[in-house]
Amino acid sequence: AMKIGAVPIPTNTNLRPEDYLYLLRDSRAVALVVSEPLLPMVAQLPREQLRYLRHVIVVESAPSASQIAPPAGASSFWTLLATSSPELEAEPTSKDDMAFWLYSSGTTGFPKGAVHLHRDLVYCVEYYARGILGITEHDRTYSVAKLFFAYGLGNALYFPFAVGATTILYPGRPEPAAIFEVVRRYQPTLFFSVPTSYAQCLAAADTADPPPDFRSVRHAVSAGEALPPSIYERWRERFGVEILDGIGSTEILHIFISNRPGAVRPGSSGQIVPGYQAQLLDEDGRPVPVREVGNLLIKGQSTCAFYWNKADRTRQTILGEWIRTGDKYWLDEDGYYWYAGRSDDMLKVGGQWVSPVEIENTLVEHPAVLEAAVVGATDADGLVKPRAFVVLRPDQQPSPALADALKDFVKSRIAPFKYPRWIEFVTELPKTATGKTQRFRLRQLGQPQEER
Ligand code: 3UK
Repeated sequence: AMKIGAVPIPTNTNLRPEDYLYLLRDSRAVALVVSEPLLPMVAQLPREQLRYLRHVIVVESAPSASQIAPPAGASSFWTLLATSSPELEAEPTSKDDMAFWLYSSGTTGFPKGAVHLHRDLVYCVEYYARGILGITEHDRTYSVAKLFFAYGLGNALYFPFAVGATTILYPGRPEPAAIFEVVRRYQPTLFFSVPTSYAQCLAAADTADPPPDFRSVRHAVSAGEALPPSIYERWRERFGVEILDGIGSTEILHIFISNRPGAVRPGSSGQIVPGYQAQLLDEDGRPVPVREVGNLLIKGQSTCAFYWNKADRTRQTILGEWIRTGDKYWLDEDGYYWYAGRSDDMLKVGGQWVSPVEIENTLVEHPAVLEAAVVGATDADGLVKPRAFVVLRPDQQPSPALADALKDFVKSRIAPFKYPRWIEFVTELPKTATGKTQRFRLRQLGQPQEER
């Protein structure tokens, strides 16, 4: 798509029909390319609300494997391929042309489309992929994070393609057994994953047959959320490979602060990636001293140009050459950055965004629930998961059965990984004078009892 000058928007495949409706309407995409298993999902979308959509292309898993004929008005990918010219002249795009967008969730649950230019990915290849990982054409990359995440898109598509390396794509769910098998069979040299999956792999490693082996891996990378030091240590002991934790974002496209091979400080996000600059500022915009927490701003040439159709959010986030990450960090004397949480209430669960507001709104749809507030809490592996505080309606009694029912309720209505792992029944929620829930007060209540 980029080669012909079109602007693709890779999209999460685990969304619900209303999410796809939102993305199609917000982006005004003219063409939808959908894999066959997802077709029933998009087929339910109300056609009259899709003013801009003109083409639907169905990608069957293989040329002859089509289960269903494309619905009226849709075309078959394989048929188009077979009847099109094998020649493709590239559109003469410039480095400042729009290249692709990536949607990222917001606090209200409405995703924002980050508009990236052609130059952005070249920059990430030069400074992170070559600069930190030393990627060459001899590498084989395998990314547990899928291509529709900014993280997976670099790891599995434009990093390897830029240098002539090989990429390993696994279409199924990235469960530990599948990951072990892919690594055993295809021997990646660069392995990319998220903390939750590293923890799951460690838990599954002892009973796996054959035992997992990561000796082909030169560098293992973690991003998406903070990597607890315990997972770093256990992974190194078990597999003899260091995990390089680094922070990236959809807006900055890939990793801009990273641990380096041989110089890891477990628990930190590492040092600034050359090519980027960082500032840690207090609430008044003044630089904070060493070891004091500040708001992280970043400057670099891979930052998105703007959020589509969201001028206010763009102006709040992009300040000339600098971009607000929304993260709090502190810096040590040696230039290592230590993550200290988000400035908003958003959570990262398994490397994916979770809006507390979305879970709260879902919980209050349950007939037993009056009010709900959601914050992050850490589980036994040190990873963040949603925890809900629930005020019941007067005629309702708290019980473990009701807590389970509420978890199932959330799982059935929004993406299942967002369900609250702990439910605490309370008689009221802490509120400000203006009636806003004070999530920070709930975060201070201490950790939940283990009940996973
Ligand atoms: C958080 C981290 C602590 C942080 C991403 C690698 O995660 C990526 O992009 P998203 O837009 O989220 C960005 C936010 O996630 N975060 C990411 N990595 C870390 N927090 N330690 C980390 N190592 O809040 C950040 O602002 O989904 C990751 C490459 C490209 C990416 N887009």
